[in-house]
Amino acid sequence: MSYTYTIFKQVKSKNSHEPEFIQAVEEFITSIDSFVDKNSIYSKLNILGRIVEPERIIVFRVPWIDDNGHFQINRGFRVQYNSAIGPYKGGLRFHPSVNLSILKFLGFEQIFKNALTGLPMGGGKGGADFDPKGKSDNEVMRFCQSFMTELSKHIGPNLDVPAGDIGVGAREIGYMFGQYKRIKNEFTGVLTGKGHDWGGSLIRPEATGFGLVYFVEEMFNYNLDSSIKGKKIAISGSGNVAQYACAKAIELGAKVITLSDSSGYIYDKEGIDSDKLKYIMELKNINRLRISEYAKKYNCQFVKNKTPWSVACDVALPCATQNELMESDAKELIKNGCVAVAEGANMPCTNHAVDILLENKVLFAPGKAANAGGVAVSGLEMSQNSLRLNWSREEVDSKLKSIMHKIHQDCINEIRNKECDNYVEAANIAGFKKIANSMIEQGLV
Ligand code: NDP
Ligand code: 2IT
Repeated sequence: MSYTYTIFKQVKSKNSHEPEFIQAVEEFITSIDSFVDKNSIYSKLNILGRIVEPERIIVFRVPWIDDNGHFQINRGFRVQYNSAIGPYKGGLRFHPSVNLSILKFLGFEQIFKNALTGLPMGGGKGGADFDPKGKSDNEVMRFCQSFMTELSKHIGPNLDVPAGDIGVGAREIGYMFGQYKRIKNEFTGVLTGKGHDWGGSLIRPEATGFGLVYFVEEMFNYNLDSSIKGKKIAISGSGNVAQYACAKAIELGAKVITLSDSSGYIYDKEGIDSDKLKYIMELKNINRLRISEYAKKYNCQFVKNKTPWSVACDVALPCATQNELMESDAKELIKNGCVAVAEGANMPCTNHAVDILLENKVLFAPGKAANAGGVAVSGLEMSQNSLRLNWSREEVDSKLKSIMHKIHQDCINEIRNKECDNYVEAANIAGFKKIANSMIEQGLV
């Protein structure tokens, strides 16, 4: 039995109740196996066996009081996965579905994504099974304060630097930062995604969505000698990543025809323009309402409880959540002429869906590469905090653009070196090499 398969079998038997984690490890291991087999140092030093095991996991109780005076309890987590190339870095997710399987898959992928950015950040992820939907601002604040009361014991600007993810945006980062500052009595860059007046980086809110579209542009330029200008784009989600992917796509002359949330999707044949997007941002970020309101206002179609993958498009950008694009969706996209799929969300495509897309020569950008812009600008926020400086919007945006260009180039280099023949394998191998070599140089870690 090959070394890589042995490790995968161990992961499956040790974590049999963690399907998302097993899925992420399977995707990773199957795409790097021939590279690992060719380089015996990795098996000799059991690098893979070490990489799949998190360095540390913290699980804790989060007690808080709701507006009716009831005592509520949630479960909080931080997975400190790998610190080979820098302090643990990765988002916090607040969603009722949060469990260890989901956070381990996210933390595992974060290791390689962060390595691809070229910045010194290890991999981590955390969150809670708290549902911010329908909660008052005060309830969210009390929850965040209680969550940080415990988390503050385990993080720090040189140790572990969390940020946002699903259900955690500017509001939550603000409440958590305030609590950290009170407990520690120090003002440090312990979180990223902060408000710009108190240490946040310009372009951090935009970074994941902008970076995703920059990566798609790179793929179009390199493979098709064309651009996304004039292309029809289907986007899922309507949160942070989806909104700014939509904004950049509009700016570059593409036509965005769908957005969604967990209740369904809107289909606007005319395309979402910047005024309509402004309305969506108000709807979601200030009023915290559903995307179906858009269909009422602009008199277009709202399709309940469905994802947008049956709508004919040139490019699909899944930007909501894991496993939202399945094998049947991939087939439907191909049938309708889709030429490129890029993952704004983490693991939005199932492994079978990815196989179908690759077999049919659809340009496919895995999340580790395509959505790395968010954490990349988080890395730039950490640099600015250390320097006690703020860079301009243009400066950060141009750094983001060159990081996305470099990630694309690193993938192409792997393909040219004949290590692999698609972006999935290329991104995994490029990320793995960096982590594995750092671990080898650091001895038995
Ligand atoms: P937000 O909370 O801002 O938005 C999430 C969006 O996805 C909402 O429209 C939400 O709809 C939808 N969604 C969430 N869960 C589900 C579900 N189970 N089924 C259907 N729709 C769902 O999160 P982000 O935009 O920040 O994150 C979106 C994705 O991008 C996630 O996979 C995240 O891990 C990934 N990502 C985020 C980065 C960042 O910087 N924020 C960086 C890189 C990746 P509803 O409101 O109905 O729940
Ligand atoms: O999945 C991700 O890369 C994020 N949620 C962003 C992490 C970060 O630290 O900015």
